[in-house]
Amino acid sequence: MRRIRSSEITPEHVYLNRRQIIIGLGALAASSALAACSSEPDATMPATQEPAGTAEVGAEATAPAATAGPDATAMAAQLQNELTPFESVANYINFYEFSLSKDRVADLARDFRTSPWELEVGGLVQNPKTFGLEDLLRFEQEERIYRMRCVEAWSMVIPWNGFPLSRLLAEVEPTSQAKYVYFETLYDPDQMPGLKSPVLDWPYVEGLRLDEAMHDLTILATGLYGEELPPQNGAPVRLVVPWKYGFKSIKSIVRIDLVEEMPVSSWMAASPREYGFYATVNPDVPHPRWSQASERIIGQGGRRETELFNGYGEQVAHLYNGMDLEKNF
Ligand SMILES: Nc1nc2c(c(=O)[nH]1)N[C@H]1C(S)=C(S)[C@@H](COP(=O)(O)O)O[C@H]1N2
Ligand SMILES: [Mo]
Repeated sequence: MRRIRSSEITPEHVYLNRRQIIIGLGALAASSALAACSSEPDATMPATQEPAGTAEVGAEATAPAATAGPDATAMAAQLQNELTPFESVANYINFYEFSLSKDRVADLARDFRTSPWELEVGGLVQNPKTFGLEDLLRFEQEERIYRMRCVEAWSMVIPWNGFPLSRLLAEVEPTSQAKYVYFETLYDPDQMPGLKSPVLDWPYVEGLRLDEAMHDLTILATGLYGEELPPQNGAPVRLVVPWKYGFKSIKSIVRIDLVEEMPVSSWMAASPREYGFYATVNPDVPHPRWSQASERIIGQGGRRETELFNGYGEQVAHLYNGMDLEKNF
């Protein structure tokens, strides 16, 4: 068991992140107090048959203590109430390689082999390199408490452990030709029963523009609630991009390539009308089949109003200056 201590965390980062979250959570608390419980079923992504109900049961899951440091104790006390319980984060799961049923993934992924693991990083770089999990854990690990907003109109607040993707990219040294980053999930039919389903073209692939990938909020996560990442949450290493819909945050990554052309993600290929490359959270741009104006709060009940860029506009809006994000959804 690997516990990431707050003493290992860069203080400035933590304070900054926690402060920003506190500000955001004030708004969250206010809006969820006003929100009525809705019986409206959750939206679902294409071709899924999953039931709309919540699945926040987790017999095998126990909630480890959060890793708030002494300096952050007061703030953590406030945050604690708002964090999505570990049981919900680990049991209400979209990971289609295992199952389209959110409440079945944790079980089906229980014996997923995450070690040894190789993450190959290449393409338009000076220094192509293969990282084992041990190599990834050598990057200084931080705690990042982020909102997660699924395109299906539900949300969580999740304490990740990980490190900025920019640090890994700096090691491989992208060439001046590199404009985008391509990500690929493991494809292993022996371990992933969901790959039999034709819902997506496997492997699951995603992409970011290079400046999005280099943004400090973009992390590779290796842990959750101060513990190893559970397999169902994308162990041993997954992307987290908190201002974009959850499907961009690709799990169990085996390959990262720096490329010149915009990658076509699995969801773009499956339904280009519904899922675009940018997928920035935007309450004013409805999904063709449902509204994105509000979101169901997993683990707590109630709804809150969805925020532009999922509440991270101050940090990321400049990336899209002069761009029409309704066209470039
Ligand atoms: N490889 C892969 N990555 C994936 C998915 C998936 O099905 N396969 N689902 C995505 C979706 S739709 C969401 S909302 C998030 C959920 O992450 P979480 O289960 O850790 O909350 O993972 C994303 N990453
Ligand atoms: Mo999602």
